[in-house]
Amino acid sequence: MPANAAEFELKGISVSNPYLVVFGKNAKAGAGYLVISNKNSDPVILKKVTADFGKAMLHKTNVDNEGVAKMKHLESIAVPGNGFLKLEPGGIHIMFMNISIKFDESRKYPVTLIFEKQGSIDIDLELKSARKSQKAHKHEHGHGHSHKHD
Ligand SMILES: [Cu+2]
Repeated sequence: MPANAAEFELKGISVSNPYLVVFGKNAKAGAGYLVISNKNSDPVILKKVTADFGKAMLHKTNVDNEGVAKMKHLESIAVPGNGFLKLEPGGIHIMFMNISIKFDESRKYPVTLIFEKQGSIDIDLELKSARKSQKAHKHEHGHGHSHKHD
């Protein structure tokens, strides 16, 4: 399969590059990242995420002035009309908790995104190597500031 095949669509909404980061095969928590594009002129609201392998919640990481990262629970997230929203490390993410499975890099992890008006999209998260992401995490912190803006 080509690398860019992971694209899921529903009523003008498309989800691309969905992936999951966990720390170790027996991780009890993990984070999901993806890009949601919205071709509609009105914003769309993602109000819930469900997964069969754990409890899913929407979170946002905020870094305070002292560089301490804190996660905040979000009730929903809005994707602007004719725009996109990127869920990425250090920002908005899907938090998975109470995970009861063993991770295996050879398979994908299905998740359902539920939008306020448009219904739900089933997507598959690709598991990214925990070791690689830990390195990337350290690297990001090493540079101190990595605020990202559109
Ligand atoms: Cu989180």
